[in-house]
Amino acid sequence: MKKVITYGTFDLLHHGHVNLLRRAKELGDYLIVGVTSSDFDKNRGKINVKQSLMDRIEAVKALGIADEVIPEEYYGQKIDDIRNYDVDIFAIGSDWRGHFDYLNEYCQVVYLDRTEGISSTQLREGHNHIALGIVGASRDISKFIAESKYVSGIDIVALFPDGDDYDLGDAVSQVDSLEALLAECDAVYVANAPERRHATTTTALEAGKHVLCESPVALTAAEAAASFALAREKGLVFHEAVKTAYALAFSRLTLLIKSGMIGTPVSVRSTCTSQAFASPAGSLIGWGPIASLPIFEMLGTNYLSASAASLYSRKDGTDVFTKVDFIYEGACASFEVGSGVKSEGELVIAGTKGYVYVPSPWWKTDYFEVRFEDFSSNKRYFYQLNGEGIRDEISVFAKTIQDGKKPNLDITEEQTVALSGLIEAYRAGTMTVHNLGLEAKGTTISFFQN
Ligand code: C2G
Repeated sequence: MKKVITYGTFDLLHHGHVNLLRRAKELGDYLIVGVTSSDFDKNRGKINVKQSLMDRIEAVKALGIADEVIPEEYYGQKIDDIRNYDVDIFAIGSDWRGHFDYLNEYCQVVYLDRTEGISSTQLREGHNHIALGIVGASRDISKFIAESKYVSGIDIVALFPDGDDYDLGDAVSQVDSLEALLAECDAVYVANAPERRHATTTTALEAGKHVLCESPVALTAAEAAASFALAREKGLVFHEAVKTAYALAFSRLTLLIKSGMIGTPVSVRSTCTSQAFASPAGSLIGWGPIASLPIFEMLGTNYLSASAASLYSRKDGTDVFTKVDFIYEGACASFEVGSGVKSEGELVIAGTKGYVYVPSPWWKTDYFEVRFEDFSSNKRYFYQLNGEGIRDEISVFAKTIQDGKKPNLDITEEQTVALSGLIEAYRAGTMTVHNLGLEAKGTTISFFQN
């Protein structure tokens, strides 16, 4: 008798899961299904699982495809199970291709093609699953796709590249128009070129789709505000995708400062730069959303004035380096951003009792320090960082759609509008922008599509 084993979370069972189980069963005579326990899922970083282990096991049993259903509780259990049950074939979806090759030592490993393009109706039949479409194709989108697999309840169904040409391989099936994409999904991740995002968002919201939009969501404050207003009118979710806002260390740092640990914040300084993967839209549009995040979060968005200084590219006139200074009542702030200029990417928040230091690259950190004059009181904080914050960003978006509740580690509407307003003022010249001239001759920048 040929024994086959497969594993999965099988949360809110849908058509894709059922297909996988059927095809796994067809590989042999006896099918064992391992259903991941909540603890194990937590450990491997899978989030937003809605059903309990018992409910998921019962649902798999009820399909009548498996001959035996077992819980999966620890790392390494697959090897134990294969040996103990004398398994011949380990089968798993193609999204895991390569990942389980190490099991070839114990049995045959088969990767079965995932069911692509499950329609939103089919997913909805599987209770509350969200069919997500993507607009844009870039290096960052491949990260987004990889991270989405750790978020239960959301399935990427298709992608419309919208003029971007980054090669995403066979990660997701592509469609050739926005309309075709919208017809297949409940929600959209808008990550095309910054100047196109607002129009895409408007079309998606008009079509009744929830939107998670890369930052900046618009290049003017009025457009950003209009998207929120439209989403409200339609009863839809509209979120800005600033991954750092969702990173656990950053949200804990915010709470700690708001609880007065360093006294009153007096100054925030943040730096974000990249050289190898510079944004074609320039440093302010590429990095401004992340660099300004701690400033707006700690000091609010009602600054008295802002001014900037920029150095420009010889090639296309975009800003390769920009420094922005803000004056607040009782505080000040500044950020430095570079696309083709490199600096120490740290964040320092000074307060009346002490300061917070986040080492480079602060926007991807799992660690920060609270420092005092009496250094024996210094404290270090470590947190798990899941996918640079992308995983939590997707999970918060999914949860907000599913539960209809506003989560509290969310970036606020006010912040999103303020950021678009800052970019607008910079581009329109309604704030002072000192011209530092052109970058030195012979500077080379390699571009990527942001
Ligand atoms: N699946 C599929 N098509 C889909 C969705 C899922 O074929 N549209 C497959 C997955 O590839 C996986 C199985 O269904 O083989 C279960 O999927 P999940 O419940 O999402 O579980 P997963 O996180 O993939 O867990 O250690 C590995 C895991 O236990 C697999």
